[in-house]
Amino acid sequence: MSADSSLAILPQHIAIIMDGNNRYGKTSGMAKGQGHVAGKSALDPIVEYCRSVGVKVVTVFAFSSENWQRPPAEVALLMRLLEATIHEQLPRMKQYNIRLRFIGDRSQLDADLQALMADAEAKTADHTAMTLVIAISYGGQWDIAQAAKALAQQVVDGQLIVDDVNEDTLANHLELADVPAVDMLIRTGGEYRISNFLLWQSAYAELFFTNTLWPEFSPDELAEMLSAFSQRQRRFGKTSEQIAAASADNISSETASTSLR
Ligand code: M2E
Repeated sequence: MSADSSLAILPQHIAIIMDGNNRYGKTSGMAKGQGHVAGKSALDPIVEYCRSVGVKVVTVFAFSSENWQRPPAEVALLMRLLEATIHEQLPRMKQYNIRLRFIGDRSQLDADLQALMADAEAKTADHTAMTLVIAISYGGQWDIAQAAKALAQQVVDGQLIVDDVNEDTLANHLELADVPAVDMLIRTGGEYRISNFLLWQSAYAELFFTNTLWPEFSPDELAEMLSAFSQRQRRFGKTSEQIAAASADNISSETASTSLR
C-alpha cells in the first residue's frame, strides 16, 4: 500500500461499530447466524489497511453488554466465533507485529474464553506496529460505572479525597486510559447511533456513518472516510488568525441577521 498524501492528517485511534452482519446474511440467503461468519473475515483487510497507513489503535465492538439479550443460539454462536477468531488471529498478530487487547466485563464470560483472552494479550504484549482492541461484553456506561466504583473504593480506603474525583482521575480508571482518545468513530449498517460504545473516550471523535453492511465494508471505503477525516481536521487546523477572522465574521453576520429580525 503506497503512502497517500490525502491522508495528511490521520486519526490515531479508530473505533468501529461493525453493524449489519445479520441483514447481510438474510439478503444473501445465508443460514441464520452466517452473516456473523461473513463479518468475521471483513476485519482482516481493514486492520491491515489501518496498520499500513499508520493508525495506532483500532477498537472494534465485537459484543456489547446489550448483546447478551440476543437469542441464546446467536449468543452461543458469537461466543464460539470469538473464541475461533482469537485462535486464528494470534499468528496474524505475530506476523504483523500487532498487539491484541480486550476491554469489557470479563466476569460474564466463560472461564476458558477469559483464559484465551489473557493468553492472547500476554503473547502480543510486546508488539508495537498497532494495537487491535476487541470490546467484548463492553458498554460505555458500564465502563464509566466501573471507573467510578474504583474511585469510590480509593476514597473508602483513604487513598483519595472526594475533591480529587474529577474528569482526570475518572478517565485514569477507564478502559483504554493509556491510549489516545478515539478521534474517528465509524458505524456501518445504516443506523445512526453510538449504542453505548466508547462514550467517554469518543467525546471529541469525528463521527462517520455508512449504509454499507459490515461484511461489505472495504479498505477502499475506509480510505474515502480517512480522506474526509483529513479534510475536516484541516479546517480545524486553520491558523488562529483565520479562526478569529471567521468567528468575527460570524458575529457580525449574526448581528446583522439579529438586526433584521
Ligand atoms: C473479533 C473477535 O461478530 C464477531 C464475531 C467474531 C469476530 N468478530 C466479530 C470480532 O469482532 C476477536 C478478534 Cl481477535 C478479532 C475480531
